[in-house]
Amino acid sequence: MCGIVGYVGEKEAAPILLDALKRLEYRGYDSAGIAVFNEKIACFKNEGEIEKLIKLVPKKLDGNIGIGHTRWATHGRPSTINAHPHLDCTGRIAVVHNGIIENFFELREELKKRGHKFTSETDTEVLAHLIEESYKDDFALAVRSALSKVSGSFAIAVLCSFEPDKILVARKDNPLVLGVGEKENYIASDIPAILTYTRKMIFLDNGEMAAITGRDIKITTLQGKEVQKAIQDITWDIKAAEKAGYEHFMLKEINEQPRVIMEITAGRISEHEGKIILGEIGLSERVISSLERIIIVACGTSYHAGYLGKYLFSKFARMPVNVEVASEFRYSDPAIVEKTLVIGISQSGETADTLAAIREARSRGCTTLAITNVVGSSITREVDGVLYIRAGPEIGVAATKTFTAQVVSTYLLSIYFGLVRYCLTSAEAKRLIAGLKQLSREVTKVLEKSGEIEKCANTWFENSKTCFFIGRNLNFPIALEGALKMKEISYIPSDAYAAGELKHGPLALMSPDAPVVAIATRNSTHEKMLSNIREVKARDAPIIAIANESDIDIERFVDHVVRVPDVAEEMSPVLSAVVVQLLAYYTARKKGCSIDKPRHLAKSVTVE
Ligand code: F1P
Repeated sequence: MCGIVGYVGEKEAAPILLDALKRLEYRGYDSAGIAVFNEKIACFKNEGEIEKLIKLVPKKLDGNIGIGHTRWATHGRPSTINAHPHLDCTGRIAVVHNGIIENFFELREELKKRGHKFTSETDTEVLAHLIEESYKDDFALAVRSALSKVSGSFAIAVLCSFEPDKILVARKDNPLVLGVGEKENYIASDIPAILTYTRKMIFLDNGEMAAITGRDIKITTLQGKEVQKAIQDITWDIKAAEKAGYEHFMLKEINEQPRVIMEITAGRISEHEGKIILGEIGLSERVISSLERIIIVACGTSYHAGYLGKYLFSKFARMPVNVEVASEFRYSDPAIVEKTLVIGISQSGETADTLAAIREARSRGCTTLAITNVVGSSITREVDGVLYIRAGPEIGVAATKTFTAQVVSTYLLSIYFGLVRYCLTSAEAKRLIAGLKQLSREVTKVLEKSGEIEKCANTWFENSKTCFFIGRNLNFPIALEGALKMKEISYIPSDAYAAGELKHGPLALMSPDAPVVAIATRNSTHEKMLSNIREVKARDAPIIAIANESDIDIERFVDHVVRVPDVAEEMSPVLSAVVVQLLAYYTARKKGCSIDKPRHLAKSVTVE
């Protein structure tokens, strides 16, 4: 996730671009840049936050047209050369981009063969060179032709010295709004960037592009067919706009999950061939084949994603897996056998205990891999390989979209290991990949049940003194995550149990005023789970079950059912995760808790 902005009009562009970028910093902040046209394109960019860029840009920079970008790295580490805008070989075309060009590698190799010189490691730079190559005497045609060669997602803004009165923009699967002013127009990824300048906005849809001058905005499809669009009046204040109208970042991030799932899988799966494309992680197939064991180390929510990973690697790659809380692993004097892979899962890539556990593993000769959200974070510099989860910045302290992203990334990695180690057939891989492709759509269906889940939270949880989450097999990590979400944002003491363990102690706690959430989607332990639910019911505890649409019977045993679509059984934990996130969110909201910044907690825990 990155932020893009643009301005064309009668004012000096640079101060407006910098101000708009500052307001988009929540979309990414590892590097930033602007390009302004005045006789030629002047480009300024820098690693680090926008403040650093503001210091770099001359106070007096003439030019009434320009584009800007704040970056959240996906291809290429955060650095000045990888910062946008990216230029073509001649410096006459400047591009800013939000999204992922999936086929950038092939395109770059072809362009290099034709003599193009690349200066960055990004996927975006291919666009600048493709437009350069396509340009004859029509800027729009050149952009259209370049875009027809790329696959993936994009929101772009392009400046061209040959037609310096206009900015061209286009979008596919990434947001873009156009701000309409008096003799001036604006471009941004999100409304808050330009809300102080205009409240009149046009929302570009997928497959559309626009040519924007100070006088007018001409919108067409990517094929060049004219499109008429309404101008909308935005009444939000800036704070609400940052949250895209959601009351909290947490709710916004929960709702971003369908898009995040699409981004994670972009360019990494081939359904047709039953293949996972993960060469990027930096571990050779030879190394993966030779591994004998996996240890996953992580903290908090990331630990729960790791817990699910334990089942997945075991099932798909037939490998023995341990999952350990990082703060315990590092002091446990672990007995490590040869050919062990230690995977550190950390959203931030900065959690002190996870970093220390990885160092401990390295010092004992293990191969190491990080699964993280932040390109260039500390963990990425300590490991042999990295898998990025591509979730974009997460502002809410309680992790939601990054949990889902870690889980989906772990599906990719474990299926990949399964294929490399010949434990999965291509037919099985195809079934799983088809399941992954479907997942984003199915998560959207769960989000549509938000109203029902809110009612459920108000009925059963608002006044409860304690609550429990139970699950078996792949559903157990979701019970753990549900209990963590509930306690960290609603402050209701919550605990999770593997449902088969209830009879060994926790049944003593079951009572009519302690609701139990049963993660009961179908898997190989479903019948056993139904027995466990009956055990709880016999103690008069209210039960809220999360179950498949097609599971008619379950209604007889429980007080309320939240239904999720029938998907491949391995994927259903993702759907249940969304339900427990919403349950915790609405409970905390009803109780008036500080949802995005729960008491005593921090987003990045860099101390032991
Ligand atoms: C681990 C973690 C998060 C939690 C909170 C505190 O962080 O426990 O799961 O939501 O933000 O830190 P990380 O290692 O995944 O960055």
